[in-house]
Amino acid sequence: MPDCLRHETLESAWPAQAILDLFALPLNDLLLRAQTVHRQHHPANAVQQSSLLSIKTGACPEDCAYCPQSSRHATDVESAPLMPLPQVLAAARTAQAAGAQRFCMGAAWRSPTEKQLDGVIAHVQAVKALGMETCVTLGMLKPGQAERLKAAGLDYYNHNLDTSRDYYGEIIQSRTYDDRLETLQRVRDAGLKVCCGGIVGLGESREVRADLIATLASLLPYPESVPINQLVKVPGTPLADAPDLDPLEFVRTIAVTRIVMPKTVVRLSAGRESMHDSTQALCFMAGANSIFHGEQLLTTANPRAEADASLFQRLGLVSMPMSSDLHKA
Ligand code: SAM
Ligand code: DTB
Ligand code: SF4
Repeated sequence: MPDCLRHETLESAWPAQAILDLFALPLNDLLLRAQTVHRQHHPANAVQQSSLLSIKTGACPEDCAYCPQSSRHATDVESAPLMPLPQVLAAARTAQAAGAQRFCMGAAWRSPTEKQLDGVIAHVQAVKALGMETCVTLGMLKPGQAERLKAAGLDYYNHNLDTSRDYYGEIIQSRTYDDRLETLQRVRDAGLKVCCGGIVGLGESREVRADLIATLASLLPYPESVPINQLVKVPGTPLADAPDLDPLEFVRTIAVTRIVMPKTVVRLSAGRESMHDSTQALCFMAGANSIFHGEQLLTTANPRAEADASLFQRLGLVSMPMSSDLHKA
């Protein structure tokens, strides 16, 4: 078992049953608890904004059942090699002008080679020089690669556990849960901030969602950023016809994440495009305080800028300034 998942932390404040008990609270009680925790640790009405760019698209050898970029699924995604630096910089400048504090670059790799990492490092250095926070998600890292990214000025590494250990094999067979935890440990050891969360709506049970949250909370320390993605059902993927998750169960998942990891920035991540404004409002009430803005996620749609501006205005939400190290706050 990797160091990041030591027994004493698994047995610490939030065993899965205690998390399930939170899930089972009356919604009003759960929301009150989440709001109270939220206001103790974060500005009440500020939402961090990240922008996402796919810098290497499609043709991924992994078999993640939800993902339109897997080469195992017949989707409409057009593959593209590593994006040239000028195009990346132009996208980062546009995102910065639109109010993004952080620029996240995603690559559909199982694990980057050293040469592929050289290219990403150039991207990180250039985006960092614009004064933006940087985040990349490149798949599994080999020894030394997280240190190279840290030296380039990278702030965050995104690497999701996605679901519970027990449910993992239903969704992904081409790697293991421990592979994921090993990379997360490498990222932590290199001094990078960790962005790690999951996807809901994969046909999983509430127990699976509780187990994922328990595992995230057991990481030492828990991630600075926890994205909660709602499955975007993409035609051609094995989960294209997965049953809809009840929006209130999604809100509960956000609220429980907030209570269990009080200082983390909880990102209302993929899935906003098909989400009612009222559901998003409940998610912000439940403690979500980060979103992706911009009209595209990696390969799928995200709400238009005007829709988000209107939502923020109607809810009285403002953009959060650049984050400091939340674990030291
Ligand atoms: N290949 C790298 C990896 O898997 O870590 C980085 C890119 S991968 C697309 C990043 C994350 O996107 C996944 O961990 C998953 O949580 C999310 N994701 C992918 N497809 C999705 C979908 N259809 N709906 C919601 N989230 C999705
Ligand atoms: C994360 O947790 N969600 C983002 C980001 N990290 C890289 C990705 C969402 C991808 C949604 C499907 C797509 O657009 O391809
Ligand atoms: Fe590849 Fe990442 Fe998609 Fe899995 S989630 S198929 S690793 S791009």
